[in-house]
Amino acid sequence: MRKFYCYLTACILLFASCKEEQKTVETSEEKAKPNIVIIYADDLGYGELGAYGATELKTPNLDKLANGGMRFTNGYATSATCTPSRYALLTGVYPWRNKSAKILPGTAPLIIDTAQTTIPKMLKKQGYHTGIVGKWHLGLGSGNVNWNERISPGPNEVGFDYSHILAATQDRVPTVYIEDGHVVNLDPNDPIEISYKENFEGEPTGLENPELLKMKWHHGHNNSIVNGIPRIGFMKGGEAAKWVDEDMADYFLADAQDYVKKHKDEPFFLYYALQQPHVPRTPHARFVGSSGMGPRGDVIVEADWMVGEFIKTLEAEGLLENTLIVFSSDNGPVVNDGYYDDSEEKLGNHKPAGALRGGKYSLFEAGTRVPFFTYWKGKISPGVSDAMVSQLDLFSSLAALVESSESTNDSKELLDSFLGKSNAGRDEMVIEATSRTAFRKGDWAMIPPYEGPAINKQVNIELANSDEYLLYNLKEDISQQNNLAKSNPEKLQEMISAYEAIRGT
Ligand code: NG6
Ligand code: CA
Repeated sequence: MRKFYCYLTACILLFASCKEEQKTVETSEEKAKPNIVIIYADDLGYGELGAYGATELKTPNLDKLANGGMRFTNGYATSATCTPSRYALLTGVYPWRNKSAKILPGTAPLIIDTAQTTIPKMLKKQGYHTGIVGKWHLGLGSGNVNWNERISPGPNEVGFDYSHILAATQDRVPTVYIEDGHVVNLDPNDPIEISYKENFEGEPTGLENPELLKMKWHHGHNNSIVNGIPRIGFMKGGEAAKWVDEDMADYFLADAQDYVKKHKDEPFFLYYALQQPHVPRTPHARFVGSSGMGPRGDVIVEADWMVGEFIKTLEAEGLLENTLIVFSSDNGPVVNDGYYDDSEEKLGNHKPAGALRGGKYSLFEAGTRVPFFTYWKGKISPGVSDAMVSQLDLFSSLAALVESSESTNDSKELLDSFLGKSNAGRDEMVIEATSRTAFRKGDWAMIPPYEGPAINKQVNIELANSDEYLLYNLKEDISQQNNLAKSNPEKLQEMISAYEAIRGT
C-alpha cells in the first residue's frame, strides 16, 4: 500500500513538472510569435504627421505610436506609386524585377506568382493566421475576371487566409468590396460588368454627364459615375454591391477590429491597408471640416482616428503588449491627383512632403521617403532612427522575428533596427518611380538621366526627369537643390557603378 502511495506521489510530481515544462515552452513559443500588424496608408507624405513635423494637421493617434515606438527618418517605400510598393512589401522583391508591377487597372490579372513566397505565406508556415483588410491593387484573376463568380487567384491564393478588399483603388472600378473572392452584396439578377476600354451602352459618364457629379474631375477620372463621383474605367450593374465612399473607412475599421477579435487566441498577421488620403477623398460626415484643409486633410484626420480606434481594440483585447505594429505609406504625397477637391486651395502652410523635393510619381526623395515606424508596447523603447530602411526589408526581418529561415536576396534582415536595438540600416538601395529607377547609398542620392517632362503639370510634381545625371548629398541638402554631379565626378562614378551592379546595365 505504501509503495502504491509512493508511486502515486511520484506520478503526481512528474505530471506537475511536465505541466511546468509545457508552460515554459508555451511562454517561449508565445514570445516567438507576437501578432504582427502592418498598417499601410495610401499616398501619405513624409511631412503629413505631427511626429514628422506637421504643424497644420493634427494626427494625435499616429503621433502617439510614432513617438512611442521607433520612428525612422530614412524609411522608404520601394516605389513612388502604389502597385510596385505593395508588390515589394509583400514579396520582399524589388518591384522593377517584375515588369507587371506598375499602376494597375481594376481588370489587371494578379501580378504575384502563386508559387512565389510572400510575408503571409512565410508567416502561415510559422503557425500564423493571416488577413488583409483594405486596398489590394495587385491584380485579381488570370485575365477576363468574371466578377459574378469566385474571383481567383487573389490574396487568398498568395498567403492570406482571409481577405476583405477593394480591388484596385478608390477611383477605379469595380467600386465594390470583395471578401474571400466574392463580391459583397452581389445580386445575381444585377451582374457586374467591367471594362477599361469602352462604356456600356446607356451608362452615364463623367465626361458626358457633368450634371450628375457631386465631385468634378480635373484630369482622367471621367468614365463611369458611382455615387456622383466619376471614376477610371466603366462599370455596369452591381447596384446593391457598390460601396458608399464616405463609409469606407468605418467599414474597413470594423472589419479589422472584427478580425482581431476573431483571431486573438492564435498568432495573427493583419495587413490593414487604409485607402486614405488617395483620391477621391471622401471623409465621413463627422470628419468633414475637421482639418480646415478640405477633404484631403479631413481624410488624414479620419485615418488617424481609425488607427486610434484600432489600437483601442488591440488594447481592450489585451493584445497590445504582444503585437508588433508597423506603419508606413505606399508612396509620397500628391495634392491634386485628378479631382477638384479644394486640396490645393485649402492646403495653407501644410507641407505634405515636409522638406523633401518631389512627391508621388517622382524619383526625388518625396516620392519614396515616407513615414515609417514600428511600435510594440513594452518591447520597443521610444526612439528616432536615421538608419536607412526599406519596406522591402520587412520580409526578411519579420521572418527573423518569427524564427523562419526564409529571406529574399533583395530584402535585408534588419530586425534589430526595427526593434530599436540597433541603428544599422541598409547601405544602399534602388528606388523606383513610374518604371524609372534611381539609387541611394550612404548620404547620397543619384538619379540617372531620363527623357520626359521635368514636371507633371497636371499634378504639379517634379518628376526628376533630366538630360543629365543628378547627384545630391542628402545630409547637407535634404531638399535636393544642389546637383553635385559635375563638381564631384568621382562620387558620381562610384554611385553609377554601385547602382549598375544591382540594377544591371
Ligand atoms: C493615376 C491616376 C491617379 C491615381 C494613380 C494611382 C489619372 C489621371 N491618374 O493614373 O489618380 O489613381 O493612377 O495611384 O488617372 S496609386 O497610389 O494607386 O499608385
Ligand atoms: Ca498610393
